Amino acid sequence: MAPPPLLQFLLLLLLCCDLQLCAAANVSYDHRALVVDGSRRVLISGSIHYPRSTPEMWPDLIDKSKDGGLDVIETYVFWNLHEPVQGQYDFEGRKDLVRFVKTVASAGLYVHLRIGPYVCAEWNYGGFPVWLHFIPGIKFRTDNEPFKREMQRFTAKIVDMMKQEKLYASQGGPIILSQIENEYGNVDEHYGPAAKTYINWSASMATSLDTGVPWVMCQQSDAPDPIINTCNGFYCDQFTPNSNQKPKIWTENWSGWFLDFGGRVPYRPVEDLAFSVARFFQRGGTFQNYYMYHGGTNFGRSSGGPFISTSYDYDAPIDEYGIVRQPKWGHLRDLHKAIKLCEKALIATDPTYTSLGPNLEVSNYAYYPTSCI
Ligand SMILES: *[C@@H]1O[C@H](CO)[C@@H](O)[C@H](O)[C@H]1NC(C)=O
Ligand SMILES: *[C@@H]1O[C@H](CO)[C@@H](O)[C@H](O)[C@H]1NC(C)=O
Ligand SMILES: CC(=O)N[C@H]1CO[C@H](CO)[C@@H](O)[C@@H]1O
Repeated sequence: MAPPPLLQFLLLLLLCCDLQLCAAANVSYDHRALVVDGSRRVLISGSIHYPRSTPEMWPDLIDKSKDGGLDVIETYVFWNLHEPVQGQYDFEGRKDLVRFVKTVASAGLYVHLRIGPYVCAEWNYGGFPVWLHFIPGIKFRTDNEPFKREMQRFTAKIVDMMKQEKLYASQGGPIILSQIENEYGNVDEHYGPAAKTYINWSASMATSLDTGVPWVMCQQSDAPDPIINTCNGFYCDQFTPNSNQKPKIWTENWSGWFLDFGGRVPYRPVEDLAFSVARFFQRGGTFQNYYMYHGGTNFGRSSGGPFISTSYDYDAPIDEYGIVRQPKWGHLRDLHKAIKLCEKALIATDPTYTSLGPNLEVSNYAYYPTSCI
C-alpha cells in the first residue's frame, strides 16, 4: 500500500536531504546569523587546504572534523597549482578541488570557498602563477586592467566549475560562503586611491558571478555592501562588521602558527584558544573558523618564503599526519557542543552585558523557552 501523500512527501524530503539535494536555497545573512536552507545559524568552521594532504586522507580528516563539532570546512583555492601555465589547467590528485568539495558534502558539512585568488597562505607567491608576473604592464592587486582581467578570468573559472557540479548551496550543494581578495586591508595604504577602486571592482565582479551565496572580504573594514567584512586574528571578540546588517564573522582564528626553519615549534595552549572562541560567541559572534584545523604539509616547492618549513602542522587540532591532537581536539569538541546547545539563544537577540566586578562579566541572551541548559 502506498503511504498517504503527506507521508510520501516527508519520505521524499528525508531521502533527498540525505543526498544533499533538497535544500537549494540562496544563502543570506542578517545582523546575527547566516541563513542557510532557511535556518538562521551560528556556525563553527575549520580550515583544511586540500593540496596540503592527499585525497586518500580527505575523508578521514573530514570525519574527524565533523566528530570535533565543525559545521564548515574552509579552504583557499591555489591559482598557481591549477594554472601553472597560462590557459592550461590541472585539477588532478591533490589538486582535485571538486572531489574535495564533494568529500566535504558527503560528510554532511558545508564549505567556505576562499577563492582569493591572492591567498597568501604561506604558499609560494601567495598563490599567484609566475607567468602572471610577465604580462606586460601588469600591477598586482590594484586597479590595473591586465591584472583585473586575469583575476576575473580565474575567479569566474572556479565559480563556473563549482556551478557545473552544482556545488553552491543555492543549487543544493555544500558551498555556503566564498571569499574574494585576502587581507587586502592590511596593505591597501601602499596602493593609494587605486586601492579603493580596486576593492569596489573586486566586490562587484564577485557579486556579478551570481553564486547565490554571500561573499566575504577578510581584514577589509571598507568592504562595500553586500560583501561581509570579517576578522582574522588570535582574538576577534572586539571586532564589529561595518554594517549592522552584517553578521560577525571570524575567518581566521590562528590555532597555532606556521613553522620557520630554525624557529621554535609553535604552540598555542588549547585553554587560550578555547577561551578566545567562547568569548567570540559570547560577544555576538556568528561564524568562527580555525586557521588551521588540519594544517598538513607543504609538498613539492609550494611553501612560501622565506624559510617556511615543509611542515604546515600549525599546532592544529588534527596534526600533520591526520591524527587528532589531544587535549586540543577534545577540549574544543566539548566547547562546540556547549555553543551548539545555545545556538537558538545566540541568534535570537543581541546580548546585554552586566559587569559583576573585575574580570567578571555576564552576557545575557534573553530567549524563551530556554534551550541552553
Ligand atoms: C537566488 O537568487 C537569485 C537572484 O536573486 C534568483 O534568481 C534565484 O532564483 C535564487 N535561487 C534560489 C534557489 O532561490
Ligand atoms: C566604492 O564604493 C563605495 C560604496 O559602494 C562608495 O561609497 C565609494 O565612493 C566607492 N569608491 C570608489 C573610489 O569608487
Ligand atoms: C588581526 C590580529 O589580531 N592580528 C595579530 C595577529 O598576530 C600577530 C602576532 O603574531 C599580531 O601582531 C597581529 O596584531
